[in-house]
Amino acid sequence: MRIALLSSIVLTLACGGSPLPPPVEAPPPPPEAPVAEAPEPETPADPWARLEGAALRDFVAERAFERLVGAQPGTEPQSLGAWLESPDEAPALTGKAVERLFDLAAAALAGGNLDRAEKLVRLVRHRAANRNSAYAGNTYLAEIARRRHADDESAAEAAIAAVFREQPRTRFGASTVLFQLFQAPEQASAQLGQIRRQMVSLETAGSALFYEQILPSIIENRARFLAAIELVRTEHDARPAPRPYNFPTVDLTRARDAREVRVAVWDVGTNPALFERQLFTNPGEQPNGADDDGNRLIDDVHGVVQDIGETSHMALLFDPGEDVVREYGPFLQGIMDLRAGLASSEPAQRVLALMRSVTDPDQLVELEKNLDAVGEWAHGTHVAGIMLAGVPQARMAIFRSAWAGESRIYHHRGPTDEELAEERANVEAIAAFINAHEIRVVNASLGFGEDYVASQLRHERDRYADDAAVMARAREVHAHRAQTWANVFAACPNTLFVVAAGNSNRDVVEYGDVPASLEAPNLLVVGAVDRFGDWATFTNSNAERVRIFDFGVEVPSLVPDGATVPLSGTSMASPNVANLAAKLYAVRPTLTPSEAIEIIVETGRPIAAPFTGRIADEVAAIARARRRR
Ligand SMILES: [Ca+2]
Ligand SMILES: [Ca+2]
Repeated sequence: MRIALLSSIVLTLACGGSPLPPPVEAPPPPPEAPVAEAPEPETPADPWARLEGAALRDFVAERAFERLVGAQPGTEPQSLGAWLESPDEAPALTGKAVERLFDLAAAALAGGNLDRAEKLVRLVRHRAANRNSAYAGNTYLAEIARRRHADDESAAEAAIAAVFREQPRTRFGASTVLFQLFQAPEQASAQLGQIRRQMVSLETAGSALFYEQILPSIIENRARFLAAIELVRTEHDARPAPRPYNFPTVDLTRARDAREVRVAVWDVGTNPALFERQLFTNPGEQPNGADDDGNRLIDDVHGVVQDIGETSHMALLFDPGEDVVREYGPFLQGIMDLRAGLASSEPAQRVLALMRSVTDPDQLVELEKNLDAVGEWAHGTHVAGIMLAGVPQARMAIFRSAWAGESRIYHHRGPTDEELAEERANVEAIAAFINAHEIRVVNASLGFGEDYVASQLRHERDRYADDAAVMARAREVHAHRAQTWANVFAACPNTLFVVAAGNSNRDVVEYGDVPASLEAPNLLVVGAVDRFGDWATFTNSNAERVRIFDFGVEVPSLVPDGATVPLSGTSMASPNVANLAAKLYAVRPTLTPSEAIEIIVETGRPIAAPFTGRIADEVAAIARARRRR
């Protein structure tokens, strides 16, 4: 479910995941980032060999229809026809049903059935349970409008503009990435070649269909789309700006009732040097290459930093190297905006221009790696800066635990059983550190779904017989990791874990994202709202598990070289809540994790319709904690 753009992110890192929210603004799931290896020789047995043109459309439509029935409870094969005629009669659609409806829309659009394609998209907008999907499918609707007026240029532009005009001002923009990025037919065919190196599944076939049969005509007509976007943007700009939401904060710098509170950031790319005054120091450990406190971790002075196949050392916090930072560091905000699907910002536009300037597939792979590296370089530092603001009493430990299959270590393969065991052992070492040093609040802006694992496995064509075998292994890997996380929460009952919901614009429980979909008395999952207090376009949600939201769009904080940059993601919303939790513990050290969660959720302010959930209210929460005996 990700476009081949900054896509080799592993842990959704909550800020990673899908640069475009899955089927929403995005076309059917384009592929993973291109791989560097040479194409495999085509053999007659290649299952892709005859899967093109009408055969590809039929394959996608048939499989999507089969899966739709399974994805939407109570659906029968004849249901869809009735829903298309009377959308009001349709049930609230699950995220997976929405994905399949977009597959069907792609097949209809590619086959020239414009009315059916539009009805499918409109059904999603009208009935998707995820209300962010009320704004989904702009790319398709714009292309449908253009095809309807193919012989009249000005009528086409007016019809396309009417599509973009349906977007409220605060939602406008994410749909532009495709028109901005893809400017040449070669780009589409290069992507198609990459997809055809993977196993055949509905997901890869859907991507192939998009690149083969929909994107080329969009590229050919991109000037019309861009003109319409510009027109609507100008209209929006001419109107008075909406009033921003007020996120009040509390600074405990002068608070006499605030005491030391130990916290941790579990992340990548956390630069300890920037937080010297607020760094936790393990009194039993010296930086001398030896395990002084006898916990089997060498030099765990400020935390636990582990990689697959490595022992603890701070160098693994992730530094992509001076040259990479010098060259690509200036693109950081744009990289993170794209990861969060915010394609219309100036910084995002600069990254897109950079990507367009590279046409060689191998060089593009290298560029994407470097851009990803810069994103990881900055992630944990940015998170830590948000978490520590206004609470000088905080003492922060740093954790890093690699997940096998993570992009910078391995490309496009699944983890072995040995690696899964090592992941768990590394995580257990972190849990032991949390308990030994009484860390009260841990922020973990990371996570991944089963579908991410599956997308990696689909590159291993020689290992799996078919997609069913891929899915079986993906479930196994994913279940192991879910258990690893569940173990941590159970092992550290006195610690509050604040976790990012993820940026895939989906229901965390339906997709089983971990850790965001897990349930534990000491786990609080955080979604993101924008500066207007509405759900961020990218935020994951679920009424039971994502109980609190906080500011997560263009949040200013530090990056490792000490500069302040506004970044976006639930990765940034989560430490805003962890920051509040640290403040609660500073003024009321006796709180249990459940009590802290209760205070944060109950004092939260309800989010305006059509969205649901509550936004953390720092002033109200801290006042309630202070009143508590
Ligand atoms: Ca040690
Ligand atoms: Ca030592």
